[in-house]
Amino acid sequence: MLRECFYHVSQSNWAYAYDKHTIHLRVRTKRDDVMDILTITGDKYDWDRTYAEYPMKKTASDAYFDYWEASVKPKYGRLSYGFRMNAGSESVWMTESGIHDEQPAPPGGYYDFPYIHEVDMYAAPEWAKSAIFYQVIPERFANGDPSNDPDPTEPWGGQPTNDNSFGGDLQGIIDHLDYIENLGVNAIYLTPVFHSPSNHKYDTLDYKKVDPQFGSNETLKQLVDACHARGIRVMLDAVFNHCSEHFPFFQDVVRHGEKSEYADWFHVREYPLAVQDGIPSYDTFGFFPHMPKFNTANLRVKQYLLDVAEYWIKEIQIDGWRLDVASEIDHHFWRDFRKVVKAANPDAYIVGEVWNDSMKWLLGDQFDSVMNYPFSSKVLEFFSQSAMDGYTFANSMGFLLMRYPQQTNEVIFNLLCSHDTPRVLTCVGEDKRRVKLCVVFLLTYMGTPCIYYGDEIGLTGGPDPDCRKCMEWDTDKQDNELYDFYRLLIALRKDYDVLRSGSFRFLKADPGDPRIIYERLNGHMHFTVWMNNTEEETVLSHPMETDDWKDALSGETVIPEDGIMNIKLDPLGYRILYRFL
Ligand code: ARE
Ligand code: CA
Repeated sequence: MLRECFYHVSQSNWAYAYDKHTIHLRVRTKRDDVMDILTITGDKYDWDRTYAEYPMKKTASDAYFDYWEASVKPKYGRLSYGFRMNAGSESVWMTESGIHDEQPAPPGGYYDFPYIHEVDMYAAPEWAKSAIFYQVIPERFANGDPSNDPDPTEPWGGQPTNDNSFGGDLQGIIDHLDYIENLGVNAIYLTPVFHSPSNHKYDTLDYKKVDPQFGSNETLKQLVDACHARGIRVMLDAVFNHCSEHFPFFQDVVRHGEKSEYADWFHVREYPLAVQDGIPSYDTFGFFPHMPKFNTANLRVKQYLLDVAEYWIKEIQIDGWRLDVASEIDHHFWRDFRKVVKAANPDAYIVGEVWNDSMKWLLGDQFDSVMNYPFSSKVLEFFSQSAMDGYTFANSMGFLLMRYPQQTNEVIFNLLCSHDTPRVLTCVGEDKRRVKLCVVFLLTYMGTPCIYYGDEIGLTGGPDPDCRKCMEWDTDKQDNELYDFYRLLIALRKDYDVLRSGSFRFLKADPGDPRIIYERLNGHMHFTVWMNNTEEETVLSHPMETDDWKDALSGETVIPEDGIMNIKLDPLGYRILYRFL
């Protein structure tokens, strides 16, 4: 066995408390190297040293590794443990003290999970596990109140640029809640709504005032109340990494330099504040002088921003915060942010915008979830005309699932696209069949899915700003067939909790073959999803012991022949089968 590939550490995504009684253990080994692994567990204070062996499950694989998982419920909330790897007649033991040819006597050198403290772990808000989000840019969704249109406002439906506006507002969203509710989503994520000079509002002027072009604070309260009345949750966008250059306290530093009482609210490299060849003498978001970066380690800045985070929860009962540029703000800030937000609403959903591995924010003391852009890029790559085969796609998904604790995977913010990326229809070469494969995967996979407004009616869009076109309200121009498809899949996910909380496993994902089959399973239902990610008609076959399968969309009964299910699929087609256990 390739011992150098054995990997486990007693923390983070390798050993964590899933709930107050359960510890999850994970081990990584070279792919197809180890036949099975047993975890050896006991209580280090149990003087009889009664350690028992439990088999681990191979729950995922990627190109290079197999990932093994075990779930242990230690009687006293603490665990001393090690691992025994078997391959053929060979056994090897791995404990914290190293790799051994004989089993070391416990507990010396064994891994240690000292104690399950509920206060140390996080249980993501229950509602987020069954949420289906709809992301809306208020400026581009609907113009419900022309009296607040900015000057100038372009005719609805024009080509977006970095600077132009079309008059969308909160009243427009209120006026279209029937449409949103009819789609079936039960949560909306609004990009920033507070007073800001730009059309995207990511450079805030006043954190406690809704932008006048969107309406008033009262309009936002009406929108949230109207959503709640329909069972729709509302998540706002917290832009705490930076503000607008016109933010009053920044302007005070512009005027008074280091004498300003707000000088230490920002990261100033040189006074007076200036922009030399496009490079500001102070830190900003990216290289944008109009977005000066807050010094969030400054206690007054932290107090000011945490007060904003609490205000909108207490004032209008929003249900969550999406955290802009979250990875560039210090962990101390986010730890205090979580305390304040969860004190105001224990069920608030906290989603960090982090495009990379986010484990250090997901240890239970900061975020509940992150925007899963790594998921988006792999799904879009696999279902577009790429050379990626099922084997590689399954490896990518396995790798991503093993990155985070299970409680994160259950509420990770899965998306296909957003206001920062090209739209899904454009990414897959404007082939609706490929969009449907992406959406079937998004809505039958583990995590909290989010649909970007307009995708459901066939909006196209390249990189920002082209991906921020005005919503199309002329039903003759909407792709109603696509809308009905989204609606059907959203309803399916809402109807069957196995699609939200069941286990996930690929049943077919082979090298050189883009066709896949995967399953979702729990104690009472079994779903299998069959996908023909090729341009040719095909028949996918897989052993299926029982014969009480139904097509989840058509309702027809589907019978295996001699224990083999043979599913005929159109080019780029799919079928979703389910049975009750
Ligand atoms: C726009 C144009 C720019 C133009 C600028 C002029 O995109 O090309 O130069 O306008 O003002 C907001 C607006 C954008 C605006 C931007 C700057 O929405 O329209 O740019 O402000 O003014 C990284 C960050 C991530 C960030 C993205 C954009 O990590 O946090 O870049 N996303 C958030 C919001 C944005 C918002 C801001 C931040 C600023 O979602 O909408 O932009 O508040 C890789 C990297 C990522 C990188 C990603 C995208 O994957 O790993 O880190 O994200 O690419 O570039
Ligand atoms: Ca308007």
